[in-house]
Amino acid sequence: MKHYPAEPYRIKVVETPNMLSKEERYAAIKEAGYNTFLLKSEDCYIDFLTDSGTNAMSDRQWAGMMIGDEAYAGSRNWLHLEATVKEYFGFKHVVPTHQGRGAENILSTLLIKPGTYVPGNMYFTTTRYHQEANGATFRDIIIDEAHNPEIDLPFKGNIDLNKLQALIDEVGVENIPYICLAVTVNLAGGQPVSMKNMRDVRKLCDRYGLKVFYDCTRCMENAYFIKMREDGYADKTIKEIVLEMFSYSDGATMSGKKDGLVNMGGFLAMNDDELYTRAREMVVVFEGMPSYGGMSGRDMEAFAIGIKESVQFEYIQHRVEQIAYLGDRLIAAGVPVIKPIGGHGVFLDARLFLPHLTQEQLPAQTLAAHLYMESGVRSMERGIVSGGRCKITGKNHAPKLETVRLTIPRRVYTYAHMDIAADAIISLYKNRDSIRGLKFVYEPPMLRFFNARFDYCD
Ligand code: PM9
Repeated sequence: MKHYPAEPYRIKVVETPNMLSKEERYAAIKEAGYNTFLLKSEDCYIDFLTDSGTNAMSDRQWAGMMIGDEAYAGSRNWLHLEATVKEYFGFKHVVPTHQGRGAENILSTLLIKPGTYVPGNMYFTTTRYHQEANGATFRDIIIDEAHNPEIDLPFKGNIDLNKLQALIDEVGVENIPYICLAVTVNLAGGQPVSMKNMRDVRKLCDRYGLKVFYDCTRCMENAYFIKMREDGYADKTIKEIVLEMFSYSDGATMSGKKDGLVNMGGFLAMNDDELYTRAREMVVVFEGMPSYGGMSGRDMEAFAIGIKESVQFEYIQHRVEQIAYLGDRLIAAGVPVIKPIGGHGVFLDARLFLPHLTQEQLPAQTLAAHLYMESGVRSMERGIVSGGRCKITGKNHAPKLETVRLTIPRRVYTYAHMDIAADAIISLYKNRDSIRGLKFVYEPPMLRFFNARFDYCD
């Protein structure tokens, strides 16, 4: 039998969640327009909406917050964070931002010209938004297998080099401001990219003088998969692997709210001196001084400590294997999920879960709402609703992956919580035939999944 590592932490502070009755949950989700984003947190017993900003901080991080230097300029916590990012990621320059999308905004605004193309290994909502808002077209160059939930590959987040070459041939290298390489790939199910693929992408880009920027939001999870799955890395530390990964990039955007083990924070990092100068000018306008970028001193201290904790093997092993435990229980019961299980969550395949619904009947949105009603477990739609509409045709992007994401916050839940979620999903799966689809009753024009409202189809 597979061994799942025990929690490598002791619990020092506890939070008592509410446990609503079924009737109360039905009323709560109706009031939230059947959108789990619009539920009150206090109405959720187990909150798997996201792993973003939901991390439990360590006693060392909390202690670090007490030495927050809240000076407007030159905070010592910034110097600590800056030195830590340079040491662990290997970049020459760092610009702080309030969270990941702040970094995406600066990078996209500085590098993208209207009419250009930004290729990436599958889209992410906020990342693509900033690319498109600056006039670029996003092109998905992830391997085909990433769009098939059933195919089990060790590095399903890899870039297809033929697709990248074909785009260069089609639009010309001068029309590609940079390549966006995400480690891991969120919407593919938290799938990692191999070191070999990163090396090969670098080689191809060097031939054309193309820049590669990583979305390093979940890079420690990616590094763990490299250690466990790729030849030649078993004896390397997570820190060594992370450094090698970023040696193949020109820079990165980071949401510290995930693998930074904090509740708020981010950065943009790069090696190019001129880009750094321009980013420092811009950060003042949108985020704050280049010595805080929208974060308080105490947040920056916690972030610096969080980066150091996130590369500890016992931490990252438990993190990823706890998620595998939930996934393995569902697979054993025949529940359709994206395979293999990724680094930050388990993704239910809503098309196979609710085969009687068409994609226009929003199977993933429907399933997320019903999982909450049945169990108090909050999850997130990652399908046609998150996909949004094509800016040119106005039609829905209809992603092949129609999923419900059970995203596990770091260091927050135990295996017993995984069992509760697994039991609820298995029970829902057995009774899935009676579930009716949803339709939009309010659709916001941008990033619609956050605030949209739904009701049952007629
Ligand atoms: N991800 C998530 O739940 C939070 C918002 S949902 C739109 O998965 C990647 C790969 C992310 C990500 C956020 C961001 C943006 C960039 N890249 O939320 O702005 O998963 O810190 O980061 C969310 P911020």
